[in-house]
Amino acid sequence: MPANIEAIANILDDARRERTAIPKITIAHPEVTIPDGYRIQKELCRRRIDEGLVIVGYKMGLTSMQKMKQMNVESPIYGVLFAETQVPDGGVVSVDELIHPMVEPEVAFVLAKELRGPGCTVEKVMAATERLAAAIEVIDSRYQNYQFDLPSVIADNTSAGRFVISAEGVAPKSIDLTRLSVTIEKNGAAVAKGESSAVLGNPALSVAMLANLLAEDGVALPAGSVVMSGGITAATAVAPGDEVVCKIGRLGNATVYFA
Ligand code: OOG
Ligand code: MG
Repeated sequence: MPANIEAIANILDDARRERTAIPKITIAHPEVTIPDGYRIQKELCRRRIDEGLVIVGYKMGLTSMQKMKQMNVESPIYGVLFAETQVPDGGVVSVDELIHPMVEPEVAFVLAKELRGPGCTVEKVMAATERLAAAIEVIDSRYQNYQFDLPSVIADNTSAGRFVISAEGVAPKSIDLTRLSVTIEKNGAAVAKGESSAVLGNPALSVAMLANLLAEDGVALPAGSVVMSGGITAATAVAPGDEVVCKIGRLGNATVYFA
């Protein structure tokens, strides 16, 4: 039986609107495949665009061993970023708008030029990048206890919640993305540490992989796109009152407050 994309999109939409975690969709709908997951994601995305939201870029997920282990899932995935879900550096996220937010440190890319696969490489990504920045992704799975499999998490727009990109940032020239040290601090104490190489050896490879995956759908990354390249460490839960700072080598710091 083919998956009912509309019906499953409704379930996920309700969970997001009602801020209530649900069981992963493959429990009630074991027929859902990874391509179905992307069809459901696309349907949800179409609904957001109809409501007036604007796509500003994409996110890669599960690009580091730490994330794959924490979430018990074995391959990278992508989702959509909406302009309305970006929080300015030093801004505030209201926890009551979300279900059970967690934070993770990521390298963000802002593209100066279009990137189009197939055949996209690290070199092409670096040449098309205007700015690299330290970023915090605030993930918020619509699933109970972040328990999901690949079709379920893909359908859920890869747990996208909010994202914060450091106001500063650096040109890609002279930056070695394979050896930047990364720390994420909560209320002044380090809660996770890592190295940028944790993301596929080089976060730029994550962006290349994204361009190549999108090319399968005939989609390119337009100039100006923001790409979140994936969590470098495992994610950390947050609560109202928390201050979170992500520090990534020469890329700078990104800060977000939870209320
Ligand atoms: C899925 C999203 C993963 C990342 O950076 O690895 C992700 C999740 O862990 O809930 O955004
Ligand atoms: Mg992420």
